[in-house]
Formats: sequence, structure tokens, C-alpha cells
Amino acid sequence: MKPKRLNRRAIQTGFILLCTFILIIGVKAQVVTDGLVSYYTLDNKDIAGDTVKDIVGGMDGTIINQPKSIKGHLGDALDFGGKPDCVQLPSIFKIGKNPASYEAWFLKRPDSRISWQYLLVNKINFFDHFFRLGFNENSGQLRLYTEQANNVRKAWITDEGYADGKWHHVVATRTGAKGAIYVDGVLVKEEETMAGDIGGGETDWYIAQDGNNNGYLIGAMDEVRIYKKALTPEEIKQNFKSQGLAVQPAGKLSLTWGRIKAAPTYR
Ligand SMILES: [Ca+2]
Repeated sequence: MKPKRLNRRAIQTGFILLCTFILIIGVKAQVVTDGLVSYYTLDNKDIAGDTVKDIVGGMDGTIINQPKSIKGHLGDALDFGGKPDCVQLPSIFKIGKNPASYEAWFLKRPDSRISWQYLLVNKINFFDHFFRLGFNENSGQLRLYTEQANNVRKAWITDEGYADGKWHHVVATRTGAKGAIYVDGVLVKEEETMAGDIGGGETDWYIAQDGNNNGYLIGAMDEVRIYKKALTPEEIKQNFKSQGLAVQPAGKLSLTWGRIKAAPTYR
């Protein structure tokens, strides 16, 4: 009788350990939700007509022209062909003097390095206080650009270029007078930014242009997220490895793939 009881206890302990392991893996596979304001998966399931769903904040965007739906880093992504392809967002929130993070996956091809191009902006014109993340002119180097009143600005670029036809993860943070760009989970550049009001809360925001009907992106974007805090290096690593907001049961995988194959394209 005694060995049987031991066996049962061993099975129970094993089961608890397995559940704990699954829970830890599950939590680690999720994106950081603390400070997360808006999240655009750009998956076909989150796009209805021209409306692009914000699955966290309800700040749905609008597709302008005809970016193509392609296979993304996670599910589907949007491939922008330059002017006038973009996504118009509502005024997400006022960043002002507070910390913020812009995050996305992008794929930029070697032949797409034409003029300045932008991933995410919080202003529709070039006058006073804004925060823009994009690419340097004629290169695949990432560019972080902050400006506050009276056209006082700071803009700088990463040392490396990323127009290599592969998916990359980028996070740009601004805290006080410090900005940082992380690529694929690693800090690649830390520089001074404007410390004051860098806008938001006044006009529409944009994905894939500079907000001023220029600087349109030639390239694809996926999993765009906006935070009202500066993500920590650990959180950025977690998001880089994450599989989205929640872990999908394994059984759903075939269903998702079936939907991707059947989904219409946008060009
Ligand atoms: Ca996606």
C-alpha cells in the first residue's frame, strides 16, 4: 500500500511542477501590459475594411490607400509601398514631459532606402513638440527625433543600418533628456533628447509617415505598441521574445494559418 501512495504523491508533485512550468512560459511569452496604451497587431482578424483595431486602448486607426497584408513576424503585417500608404491613428495620448516608448517590428528591403521615412509619429505638422521614430535619409539607420517649442530639436541615428530584408524589433524610449533605441532586444544607441514637452494629445498620430504627408515608409510593419512609460531593458527583451498579448492554445494554430491563407490582401 505504501509504494502506491508514494506514486500518487509523485504524480501530484509532477503535475504541479508541470503546471508551474507552463504558467511561467506562458507569462514570459506575453507582452508587457504595464503602461501599454495602444496595440495594433495588424493581423487580418484585427482589420475590418479600413479600420485597424487597437486591441488594448480602443484607439482604432484608419488605413489610407492600399498597404498590402503580408505574413508578419506574428500573424499578418502591413506592407507599405510609400506615399500615400499609411495608417492614421487618433490622438493616442499626451506625452508632454513624461516618459514614453514606441515599439514595432519592421522589415525594410535594401532597395527601399529613399529619403527620410517614418514608423510612428505623434503630430501632423512640423511645428513644435513631437516625437518621431523612423529611418535616416537614404539609409537603413534608425532615427529618433524629438522637438519642443520654438523649433528646438534633437535628432540622431543608429550606427548600423537595418534595410536587410529581415524582420527586426525596435523600441524607442524617451525619459527626461535621455532617449534610447533597442533593436532585436539589445540597446544600440543612447543619446540626448529634448527634455520638455514632446507633444501628443493634440492631433492625429500616424503609422508609416511623418504626419506631415511626407516621409512615407517603404517597408512592412507589424505589432505596433505605444507605452506611457519607458520600457526597461528586461521588459524590452520580454517583448522581443513575446508571442503577443496572450498565449494561444496549440490547437488554435492550424485555425490561424487557415485564416491567413484565406484572408484577402489589401492591394
Ligand atoms: Ca501581426
